[in-house]
Amino acid sequence: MCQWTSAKLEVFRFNRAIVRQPARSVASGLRAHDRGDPAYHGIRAEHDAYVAALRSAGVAVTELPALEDFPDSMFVEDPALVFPEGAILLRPGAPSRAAEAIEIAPFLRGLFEMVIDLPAGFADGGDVLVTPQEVVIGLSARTDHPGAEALATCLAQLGRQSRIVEAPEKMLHLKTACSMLDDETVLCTPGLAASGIFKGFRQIVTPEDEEAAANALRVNDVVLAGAGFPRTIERLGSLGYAVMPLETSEIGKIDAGLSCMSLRWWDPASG
Ligand code: CIR
Repeated sequence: MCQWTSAKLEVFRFNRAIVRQPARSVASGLRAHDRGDPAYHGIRAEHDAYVAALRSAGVAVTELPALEDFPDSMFVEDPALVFPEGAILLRPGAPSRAAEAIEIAPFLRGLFEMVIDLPAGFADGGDVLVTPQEVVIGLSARTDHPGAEALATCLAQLGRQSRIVEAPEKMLHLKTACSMLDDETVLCTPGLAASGIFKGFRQIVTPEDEEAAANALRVNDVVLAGAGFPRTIERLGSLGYAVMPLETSEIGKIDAGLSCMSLRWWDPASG
């Protein structure tokens, strides 16, 4: 039996994940500021390294095929949420991404007994941070009030409490600016740290000019962190975290980071 099944599961314990292969159309993925198109081969290399990192951290990864009609579809974190208790199909806030939820639905219905459809509004998974006490839902250009309220109701059906927050700074998603390093610790940008949203947590603030490093990903015993953020990597290492740096320069051109490339959960049957 798995060593983690007897106690309450830590938020970073995962044994299953879903990823989607990048489409060649990823070069025209959405972005707030143009820094040039990402190169498909570069994106592929970053994605392959990411999948290998998840596997080496002890996660069984299911790879879904690329969807050429949806340039951003490799960012599977946005159209759905997954928990040991069930999944929620979201309504992504960008029109070009709306049907990604329809594409991923059959896979989730095959994996989870309970799959709930978000009934109203818009919500992206990138705006959802799971903490031990509750699920934090950030309002953004992708997640609106009706979507956040509807999501809170869906989460309650799965037995999860939630809290809706307004992030203080302009960012794509809430998790663009924060990630859980363990059950007590959040890595976040200075703006989020000052906002009070994470009062009660130990907060590790990203160094100047490394705000994008806040989108790290703790998976079991390692923290996946963007290789382009040396001061953040050093800081996390000095605090005792086992850091695995991963290249994110190509996905960064279309505003993506490490959390968005997978849906992760703990499956008691696989434990
Ligand atoms: C988008 O704008 O939707 C994509 N180019 C990037 C999505 C990143 N998703 C995430 O951080 N959860």
